[in-house]
Amino acid sequence: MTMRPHMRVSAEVADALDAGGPIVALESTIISHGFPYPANVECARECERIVREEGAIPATIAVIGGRLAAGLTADEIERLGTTRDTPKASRRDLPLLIARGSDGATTVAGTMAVAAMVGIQVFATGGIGGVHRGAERSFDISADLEELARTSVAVMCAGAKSVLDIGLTLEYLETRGVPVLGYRSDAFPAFYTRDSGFGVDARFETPAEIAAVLRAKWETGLVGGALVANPIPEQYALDPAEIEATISHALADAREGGVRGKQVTPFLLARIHELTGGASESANKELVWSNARLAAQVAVALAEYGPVGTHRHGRHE
Ligand code: PSU
Ligand code: MN
Repeated sequence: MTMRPHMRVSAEVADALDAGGPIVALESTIISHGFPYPANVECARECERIVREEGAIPATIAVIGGRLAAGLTADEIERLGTTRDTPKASRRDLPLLIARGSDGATTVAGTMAVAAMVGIQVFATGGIGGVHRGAERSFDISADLEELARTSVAVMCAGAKSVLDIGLTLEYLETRGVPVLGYRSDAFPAFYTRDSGFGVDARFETPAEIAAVLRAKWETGLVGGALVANPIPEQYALDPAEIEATISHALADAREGGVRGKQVTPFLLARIHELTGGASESANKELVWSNARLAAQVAVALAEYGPVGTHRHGRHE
């Protein structure tokens, strides 16, 4: 496999790429900014374990010492989990972090970009970024949505937190041509809860059906990603009214504190965890693990079909 400069791919991920085996990308903002230590490291390790259990190879992605890394060591995951101020790395941050030789915690957008460079097609996260409430004034729209539009990677998520305007987020995805596939759900989920009140484009009952849609998209040369919405398992879902009150509280705190730009999402995530006294933490972990399992199953189903046209090397951009 030819490798771009500034990249570092672990031996097992490289072997799986060469063999056309199933691989699941995992993000690292969730480690640095999504949970406190040690829950963050536990969550990341368990994701990797689940992906392996389902017969795929995990590729946790981050910027490590200025290199775009797919497949981290246990020490590197620990370092991301214990270092407080690792910069958040979206698409635009990648060249700066490389030039500085810095570490970076890749967001959904950053992870998708790196996954595509390497040739990984399937990615599991918790929740995606989206159109923030009040975006008509703030212009705060996550780069995750643009990345879904342009980069041919499928993202398994539990929807989006209602810190976002979920209706506008779905409108944006529609405009940018991103299919939104519900896994055993007609509703687009709202992260802690199973139904945001908005629908998905279509519902699917098996990982193989999802893989068939991905293959159809990429074999026709349609560029870009797909969003797979996998609601939090019923037994871990939180009470909708309670979580809505918490989110309103966190949003008001962000407004009063004048929080802006890339700080907005980490601030809201941390505030929600504080306000719920960690009750949201176990829900959060469970939904991430559920997404990791589904992603591995979809990756296995995709790999069973064999190589998808030119897509295997992720160069549709
Ligand atoms: N939403 C969550 N949990 C997260 C994130 C979003 O419920 O961990 C993280 C993801 O890494 C996502 C990023 O890609 O925040 C979005 O940041 P922004 O809104 O600044 O684009
Ligand atoms: Mn933003």
